[in-house]
Amino acid sequence: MPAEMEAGEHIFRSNLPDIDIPFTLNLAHYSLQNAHQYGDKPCLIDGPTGKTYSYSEVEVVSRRVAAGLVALGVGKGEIVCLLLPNTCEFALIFLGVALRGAVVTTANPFYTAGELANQIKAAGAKIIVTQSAWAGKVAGLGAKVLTTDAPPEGCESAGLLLEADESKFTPVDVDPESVVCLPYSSGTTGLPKGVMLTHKSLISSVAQQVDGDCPHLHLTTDDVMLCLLPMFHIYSLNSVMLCGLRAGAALLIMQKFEIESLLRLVEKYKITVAPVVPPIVLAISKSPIVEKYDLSSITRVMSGAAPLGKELEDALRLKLPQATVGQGYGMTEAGPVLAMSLAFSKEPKQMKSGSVGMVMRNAELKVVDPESGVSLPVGEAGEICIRGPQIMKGYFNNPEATANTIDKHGWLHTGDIGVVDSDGEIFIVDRVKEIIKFKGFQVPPAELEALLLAHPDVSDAAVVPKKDEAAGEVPVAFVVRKEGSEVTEQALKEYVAKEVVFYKKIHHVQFIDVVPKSASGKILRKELRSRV
Ligand code: 4UU
Repeated sequence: MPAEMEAGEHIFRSNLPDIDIPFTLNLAHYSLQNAHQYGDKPCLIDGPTGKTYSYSEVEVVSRRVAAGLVALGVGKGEIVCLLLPNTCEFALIFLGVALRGAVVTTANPFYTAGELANQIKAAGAKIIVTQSAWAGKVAGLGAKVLTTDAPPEGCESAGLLLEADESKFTPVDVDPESVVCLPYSSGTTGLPKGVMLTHKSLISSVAQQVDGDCPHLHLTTDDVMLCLLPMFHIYSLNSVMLCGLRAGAALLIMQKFEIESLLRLVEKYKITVAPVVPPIVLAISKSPIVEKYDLSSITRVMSGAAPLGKELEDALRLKLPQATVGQGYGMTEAGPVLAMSLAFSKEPKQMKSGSVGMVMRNAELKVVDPESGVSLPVGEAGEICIRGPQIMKGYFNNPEATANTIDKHGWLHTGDIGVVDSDGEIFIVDRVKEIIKFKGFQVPPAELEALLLAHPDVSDAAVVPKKDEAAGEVPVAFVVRKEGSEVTEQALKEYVAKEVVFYKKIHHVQFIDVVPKSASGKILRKELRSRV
């Protein structure tokens, strides 16, 4: 819908009518509200092993987890860290923690011990649920460590949760404004921060996608959804796991992307919906083995988390002619979904290649001039801002960062530059925030700059993105050496690589005399970006 003028501002809304959102429920109750109807229908299927939990089983086990948390002394509002690859246990424990009225913080199992310590200490996690292979990285942080496989010394079994006595659980009242999920994101600037997503925000976001008579994302109990994107990231956690559960779909869970096993599972389980990121689109488009498999069950492919080029989108359409291809646009802080292709709705509408779709229902979007803050009409590029019940409550223990992201009128500023056309379709054209996206993963420059500055041979450093065909972007560094230092590019790359997860590794170091900065001391990133 073209913008409506309200209080002098151009506000964009969905063409689909607003819906009633059941704000007052617990997120776990909401997600499994219809589970009793789905009964023995498969809910969680572990791709590699075929182990399956039905909807009724998921309901029971999530109550066990909630009872187990009470027995372990985890109170309302206390934090449980899920440090798990994509597994059925991830979903079961997430739901149990929500039922308990406690909070899940999610982290990448590939994080280094240093990265994990930063997040787990900042969040104050009381319990960490992981696999034995990763347990060593989180020892000594003051949290109890449970493993979903045989526990190594010093850890206990996650059976304490998954096999607890569900009859001991008594439902708790939760305030809709209380936090249920605390993913970490660096947002528009700085280091990763805890993003406070409440029961109300996640229920709203899921409802905006799949609820009502004409859902924006039309999922049914006949759907088999690919759950390959990491569940610790908000895209998969919300738009795959929670939306799939709410709609009664089956979630086909895969831990890692390997093209042949993906194609085999699509054929075997007749996957219907495939939420992906651009590098997966690239792999499918380029792979010569795609033709060997029957992929005719796939009716929808959604790409998000990073820009999908028009050519790539069109190439995928050629490979999967029967499927609807489109994008979703999300940001952790936005709950996360801002917009999605209406080609996925119940009354599908073809969207243009390159468009990230239309703003969700029950939300308002505007495009503002980044300098003046003035809202812009159809066709003019500016910073995308979003407002609605789905956005985060704020950053955990960081009111200053919150105030820099959500303004006093409730608008969340994304740091993305976009345009809305006369059909209400949104196009993202640039990013003004620091964040680098490697295959959709966040790489916060501030984290790498802090590491480089801690090196004895470095006097100043700045990290910016460099375009890359396979990853979208990779981080590259500009470094000012200390006087007399002859530290090499290789030495600095190795030094950083030891401290960070694989996708934050620095790909190239360029030595310079001075890091260009504004009068207020801010790194002039645009200038550096133009030099790479
Ligand atoms: C160009 O990436 C995400 C969430 C993505 C998501 C979630 C639910 C996509 C579809 C969905 O259904 O979150 P973050 O916090 O890791 O990164 C947010 C940033 C955005 O601000 C934007 O810069 O990632 C970029 N981004 C995109 N860029 C996200 N989606 C897109 C997109 N095109 N489609």
